[in-house]
Amino acid sequence: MNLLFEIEEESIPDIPGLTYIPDFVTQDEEIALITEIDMQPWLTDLKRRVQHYGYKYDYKARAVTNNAYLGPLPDWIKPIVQKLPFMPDQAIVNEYHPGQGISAHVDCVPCFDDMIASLSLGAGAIMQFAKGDKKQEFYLKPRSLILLSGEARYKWTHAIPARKSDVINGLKMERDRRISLTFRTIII
Ligand SMILES: O=C(O)CCC(=O)C(=O)O
Repeated sequence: MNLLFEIEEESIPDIPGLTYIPDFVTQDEEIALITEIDMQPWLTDLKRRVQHYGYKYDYKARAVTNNAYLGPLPDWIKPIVQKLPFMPDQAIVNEYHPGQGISAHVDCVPCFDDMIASLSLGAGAIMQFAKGDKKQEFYLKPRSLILLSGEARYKWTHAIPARKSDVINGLKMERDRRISLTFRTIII
């Protein structure tokens, strides 16, 4: 299995502004984060469950509205925030069961600053990037972090395809419950 992932890490798309950091958190940190997340209330208005911290993102308006402030990021998120190369004030937890995903999008340009981070917890999944007819994809390992800035953040869409398995290096991998913790800095 390690060989599989080591090969995969070499095929990280060459997209300017995309950084991939495997093992950004330890297994103990991952378990502690998932435990904490599972003690918090979930929002259920989307197909997947989410939690919003700092500022609520309005998916219908595709905006962070004036009354969106929820309060400072909770203490349990802060150790992760301290390891990031920027200072986010908003975090969203996404939960993906097998078959669930997120459609191709560029994160709201007028809402969020240049750098965006996403931490994968629990299980991995393929993330797809697209710019015009160019398409790239790679496997986000559990405990890994991706950073998107510049071209990767503004010119390429990113998506998690909604499916029950991924094919990685020719091998079919069944999906399992994946939780992502995304970090952004509000600019409105
Ligand atoms: O699950 C992820 O890693 C990506 C989440 C995402 O793209 C988003 O919340 O806008």
